[in-house]
Amino acid sequence: MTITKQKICVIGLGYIGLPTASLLGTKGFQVHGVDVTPSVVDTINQGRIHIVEPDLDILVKSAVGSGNLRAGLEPVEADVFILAVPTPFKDDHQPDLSYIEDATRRIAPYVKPGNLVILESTSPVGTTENVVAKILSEEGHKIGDEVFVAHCPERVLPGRILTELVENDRIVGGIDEKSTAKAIEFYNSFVRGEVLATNARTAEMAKLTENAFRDVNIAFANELSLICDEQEINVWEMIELANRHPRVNILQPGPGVGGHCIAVDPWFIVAASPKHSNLIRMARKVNDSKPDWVVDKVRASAKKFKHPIIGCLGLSFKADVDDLRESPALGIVRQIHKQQLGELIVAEPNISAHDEFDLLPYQEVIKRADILLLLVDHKEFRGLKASDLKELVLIDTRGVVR
Ligand code: SAJ
Repeated sequence: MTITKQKICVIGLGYIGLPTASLLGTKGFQVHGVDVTPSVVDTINQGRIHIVEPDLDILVKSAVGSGNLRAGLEPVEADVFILAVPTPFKDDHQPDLSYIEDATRRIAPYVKPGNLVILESTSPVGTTENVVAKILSEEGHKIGDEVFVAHCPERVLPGRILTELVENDRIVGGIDEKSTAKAIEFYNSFVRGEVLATNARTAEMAKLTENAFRDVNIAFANELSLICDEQEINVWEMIELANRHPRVNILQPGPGVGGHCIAVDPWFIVAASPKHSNLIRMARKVNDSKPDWVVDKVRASAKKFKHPIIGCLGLSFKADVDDLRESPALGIVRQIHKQQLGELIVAEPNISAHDEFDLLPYQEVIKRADILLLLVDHKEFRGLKASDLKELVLIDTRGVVR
């Protein structure tokens, strides 16, 4: 059997699963995607998509059109199973592994000797072995002899997923050497980046470390933004200048850190090693407290008006996506609404409607606002000029207005 004829079953058709499934479909694999939401399954089977991601619509249409991608509510037999389900945390910041447990139980009846099971979901150290391999073993599979299990953490950046799926280097950590070798062979068949071998625990920790690294660095930028505000220094100009040093590369301050990854994954490290994760925990706290600081700024400005109209630009967690998960922008807008700081008007160009807030075209928000709160650096807002916004109080949390 040649590798391109392999059957792949992808569990979870979200921001990682759907791009992966459709990419594999266009590379000649026969892909069956599984999701728990019937409307998602129907949309994909019509060759359409339920999320915003550049060029994903074209890829899904092509994969479904060629007959290589089908979606369903139930898994099917396959050569390779890819688990791409969410790994959120619970109220106490402990990881919630229930989606991985469920997905593993659901594929278990369809797994056969010779199959490879890959966990792509970002996971706490030990999950591949103690959850996925363990459940499959309890369901009667001979792990390591007949069924192979590996972790290959996804690393793609929303907004650039299709490029990064192919171009990024990948880390592959099997629960044993045979599992690692099988998974490497699979990824080498469609990844142009280098595929690097390790064990499952190191792969798990490497992925958590990547996101914690970014979180700590953003926390540094966010802390600088508070210091510079107090010292009446433009933090973005200052960072640009400091970054001209050959060994300094500071990230950008913002209204806080959102999304399903960077705001979540560092907690998995803290949960496993609470005694030794002071910096990582503190970075999370710095980033999580930034939205309150922004709301305080809005409150202070609102006091200068009798009936302030507060215009908010952006709701998503970052630029040019429709994803509202853990979005600091959405949290800030909710607080402004809850604290009744003024009349609220909102624009989010990537979303057609929102169940809590009426959305207006951004030009109208700019025209009507007394206070303009820029929360997301969407491409529509990047050309805004301070000279055109002189009439209003501008709170630019992303430093895009020049
Ligand atoms: N942000 C800033 N300042 C910056 C960079 C980002 O405030 O300088 C904010 C963003 O606005 C956003 C949050 O951080 O709210 C996270 O955005 P992001 O673009 O840094 O990352 P994600 O969450 O979209 O994707 C990350 C990526 N990880 C790294 O870059 C180390 C991606 O490669 C991972 O695959 C993804 O997490 C994931 O799924 O884990």
